[in-house]
Amino acid sequence: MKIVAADVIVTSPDRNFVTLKITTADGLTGLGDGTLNGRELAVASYLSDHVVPLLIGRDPHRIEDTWQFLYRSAYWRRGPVTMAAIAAVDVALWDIKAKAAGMPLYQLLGGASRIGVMAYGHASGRDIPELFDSIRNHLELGYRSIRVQTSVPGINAVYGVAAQPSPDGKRYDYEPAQRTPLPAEEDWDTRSYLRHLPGVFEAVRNEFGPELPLLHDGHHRMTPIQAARLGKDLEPYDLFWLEDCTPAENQESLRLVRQHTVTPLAIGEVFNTVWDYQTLIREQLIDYVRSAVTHTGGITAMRKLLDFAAQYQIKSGIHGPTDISPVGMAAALHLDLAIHNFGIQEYMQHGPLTNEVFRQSFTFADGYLHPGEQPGLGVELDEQAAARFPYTPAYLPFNRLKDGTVHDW
Ligand code: GCO
Ligand code: MG
Repeated sequence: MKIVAADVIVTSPDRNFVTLKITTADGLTGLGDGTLNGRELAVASYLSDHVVPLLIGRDPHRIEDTWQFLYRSAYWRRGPVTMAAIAAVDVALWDIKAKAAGMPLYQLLGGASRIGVMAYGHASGRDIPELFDSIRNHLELGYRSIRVQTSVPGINAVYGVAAQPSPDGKRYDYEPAQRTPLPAEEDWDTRSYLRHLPGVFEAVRNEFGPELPLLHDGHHRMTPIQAARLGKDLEPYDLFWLEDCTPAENQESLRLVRQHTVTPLAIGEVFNTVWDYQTLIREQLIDYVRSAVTHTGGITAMRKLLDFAAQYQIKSGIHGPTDISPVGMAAALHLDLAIHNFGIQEYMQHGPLTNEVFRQSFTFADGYLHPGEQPGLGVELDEQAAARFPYTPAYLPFNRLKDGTVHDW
């Protein structure tokens, strides 16, 4: 069997997505997600200018060989653009292999290890009453694990907190990228945040009780000693995890955080290879691996990363915000269902236009996602619908401290 075509489709229903569609001589097609939020066209060009010509004529079944060929022949290692492009090819080839086998992809990964994939949703509010409404709404939508983000007194705009409720007045969702000509500017003050957040979790525990799994994302804003203090202050509220407490490029800095707190730590949505986790995993400095399948070289590379993590009792917490397309989400769900060291899956729901362009077989009920039983990934791209939504420039925001210094957001 040979690959006869590979097309890069950029579409913007609700937001921008980059999709790779690989077609084989006998008419099978596979989809891969190459979306890199705010830098989409770089991956689209990497794919169409540099990768597509290499794919034509290759055997689509040789997934490991294609992965190694794309990684090593580029010479230049790692990086989000390269790894997102390799991931798109890898996921599309797994889709083809599973369709050829007539099985849902999770069967080729070893079959189901559980009945469903526990998912967490994003509750947020500018104040406690809004936050409570948002948590209640998420519970009604079927979530059984909740991420909690709030505004901080004295700070105008905090990333991850909806600026206003949805049109029906019920949900407080946020969209990572904004369709603005320049990145939106937010502000930040870590001391105010550290003072404010423990009280928020106390209020949430008092209202919703001890059982509900609660998560929080620190979004790389703290220094190690600040993160250590926050982890310690949040211990009474029994978090499922504290995410991205520091910018963890400096993996050793997590030693300090770990010495001070037993709050579980999740790290890695901005990482793209196993090398970014070497110290974190070997020294057991984290509890959950946050990489996206789509930013980390696809299923082939994520499987190896998670198998490495499993030797240290570290679990998965695969990235799943709206900037992962339904194709990338489906890839995550098949892997989640199959691996032994599954932890939790992030699930921020896509908008109606996205669901019109990408038809999906996965289900969500009573806290659990399931990828469905269709052969392959279980996602189809409606190319006519996709063509109605051309690429729209959009940027992620950024942060400044009160004195104007650019900060991690
Ligand atoms: C999360 C994230 C996202 C990212 C976004 C960037 O935990 O889901 O932090 O909100 O910021 O994916 O594109
Ligand atoms: Mg995050």
